[in-house]
Amino acid sequence: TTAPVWVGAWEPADGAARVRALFAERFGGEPDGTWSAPGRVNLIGEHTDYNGGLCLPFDLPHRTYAAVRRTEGDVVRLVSAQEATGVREIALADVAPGTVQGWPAYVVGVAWALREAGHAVGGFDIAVDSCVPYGAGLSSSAALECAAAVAVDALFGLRLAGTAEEPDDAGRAVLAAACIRAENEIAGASTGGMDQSVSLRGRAGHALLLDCRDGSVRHVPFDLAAHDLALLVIDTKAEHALVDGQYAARRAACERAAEVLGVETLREITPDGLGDALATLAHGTGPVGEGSEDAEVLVRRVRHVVTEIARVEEFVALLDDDRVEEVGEAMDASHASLRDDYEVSCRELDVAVEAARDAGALGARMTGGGFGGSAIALVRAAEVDAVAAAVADAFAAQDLHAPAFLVAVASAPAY
Ligand code: GAF
Repeated sequence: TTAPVWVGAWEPADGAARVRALFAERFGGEPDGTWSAPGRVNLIGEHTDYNGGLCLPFDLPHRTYAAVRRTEGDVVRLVSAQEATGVREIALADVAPGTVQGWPAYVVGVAWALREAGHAVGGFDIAVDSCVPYGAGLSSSAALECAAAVAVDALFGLRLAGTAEEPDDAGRAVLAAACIRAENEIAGASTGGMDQSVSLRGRAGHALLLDCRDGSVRHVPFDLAAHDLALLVIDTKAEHALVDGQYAARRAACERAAEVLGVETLREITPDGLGDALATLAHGTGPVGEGSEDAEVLVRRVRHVVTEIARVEEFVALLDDDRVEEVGEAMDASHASLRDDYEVSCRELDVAVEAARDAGALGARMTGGGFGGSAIALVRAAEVDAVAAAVADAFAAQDLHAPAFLVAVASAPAY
């Protein structure tokens, strides 16, 4: 058997101390303060956010930390613990779509977006470090954006975030919008907004029911320990090429389907109206048939989105009823839909999900964008180690790269 590898979260004080030390070492002197923001898992509601749908993410205890000092002028200087040497320097006046490569885009993109929104934001020095696994589908990029956002908010007196004790949700929605713009326009990833929203607007002990049609949120109590349950996260370590292209292609297919159906977003298609909508797509004229995507593919994409939104409602109804033991079926159905209809799973994710279920998980599914990344499994608290061991064994038996594991407890948003 293979011993599972666990990825622990840093204590917040340790994370802050790390970036303070990094700041002093690379820039000299002291930062004005430290800020941090979490990665996330999504319980259910995948690839629904850019369709105006519902999703149900929560914040991980794993966070990205930033030590930041306001400076004169408009130059941002950046260092990262993940880069052994060097300081990146970017003038905010030079930031525009396509001008910034790599991780600094997530930081300066946020400052750029806040400036575009009319806020007086200038230069700063920033040192970052993170215990959010990279490229694992756990939103390390959103964590970096949101840590930068709350830092800039505090240093330039934007007064949007509120305090850690009393977060200002309306202000945080404004910060989230800036982070989403940074990701879409400066980092160049056409993602939907779930990740930035939960990193800024989530709440410890709760999942965030996010309605992406109007941006409204509801904090749904989510305490698995009270039910002797736990959420096991399996980072498959699978890296897939063409991720951005595939994600953008799914989004484009949804937009094309909405156009054919004459709706603003696929959210407007209800489960009752799904049959008619699919028939229209299957037999439709116009963009369907002429385009590269054939009608049969659009049918499956839309079926995923509409049924997935309904599964979020089922899942939340069970939580509201204190019946969390019963959400497994919706998780399993979500995975099947993402695998077969939306086609964003991969071998490693399927192996993780099946091995976890075989070992006793109540439900399991991929989480996040897919094509690699992480899966989640709802397990009895006493069986966390056994399920992880079974998944690690299944990966070894299939000659897959060893996965990593973490236990996800709904934690605090950015502050
Ligand atoms: C990624 C994106 F960033 C989100 O916006 C969302 O679309 C998710 O994939 C799929 O649900 O995390």
